[in-house]
Amino acid sequence: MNQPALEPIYEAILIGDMGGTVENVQAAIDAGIAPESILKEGMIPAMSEVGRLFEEGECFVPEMLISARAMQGGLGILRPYLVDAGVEPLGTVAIGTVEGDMHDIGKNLVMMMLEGAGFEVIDLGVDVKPQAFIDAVQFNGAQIVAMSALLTTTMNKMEVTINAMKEAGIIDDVKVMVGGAPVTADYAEAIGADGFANDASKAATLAKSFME
Ligand code: B1M
Repeated sequence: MNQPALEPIYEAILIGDMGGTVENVQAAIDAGIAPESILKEGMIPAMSEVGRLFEEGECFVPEMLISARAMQGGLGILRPYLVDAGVEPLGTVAIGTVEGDMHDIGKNLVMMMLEGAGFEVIDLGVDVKPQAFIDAVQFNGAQIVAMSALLTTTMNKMEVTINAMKEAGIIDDVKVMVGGAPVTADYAEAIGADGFANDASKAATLAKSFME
């Protein structure tokens, strides 16, 4: 870790200490460390380590869950620093984690970056069925549909949703962007998405490029 001051944040997320995470994120902000560094050098690596421990059978779902809660607590502190929404929204994005998938940390980060870039964001939550994305386009004026998936078993729902949007006759009215750990640019192209981003800031840049 480049910044030793971020070590307590990393440790607190790893052991699922939400109070400690919140306290240490606030301390890092007070010490003048850039919010993006806190996120990218302290918090995200901790979640990656939790994933590695899970893969190796050294931690289990309950531990992943309490680490995720600690991460969300820390993100709550970072949120106002990452989000500095403009006055006129750039456009409207409907975002959600696809059907069958409950992972929302990455989706929430993408949402914050989109808000920070000046978009109005409709958060559809997790386990989002294709029809909910369609409704957001038809009834809430979403110009961009943003889908996140963290499981190899749920990423196919992105294609299912795109096909449902084709059937509903709205695919030409929207841009579709996809992302999440198992998703690649090749996969995005293969399922007919308009774009892919592998992290939250690139997702915001991509969304901006759609509106140009
Ligand atoms: Co889950 N889980 N999980 N999990 N979990 C993974 C994803 C896994 C890789 C762990 C592992 O085995 N190493 C594995 C998936 C394996 C696979 O599919 N091949 C896995 C599994 C197996 C499961 C369960 C099936 C476990 C079980 O029950 N036996 C189960 C499934 C539940 C379900 O969804 N139906 C499950 C459950 C859970 C918890 C509920 C305990 C918890 C989620 C809590 C929550 O999200 N509120 C959890 C967690 C925390 C993880 C890991 C450890 C961390 C995920 C995370 O938040 N990462 C994860 C391991 C890992 O990823 N290393 C794992 C941090 C986050 C910032 O990154 O979401 O990738 P990420 O987002 C990134 C980019 O991907 C990108 O931007 C973000 C960064 O800037 N991005 C986008 C994301 N969405 C985007 C959208 C875009 C653009 C960019 O455009 C629209």
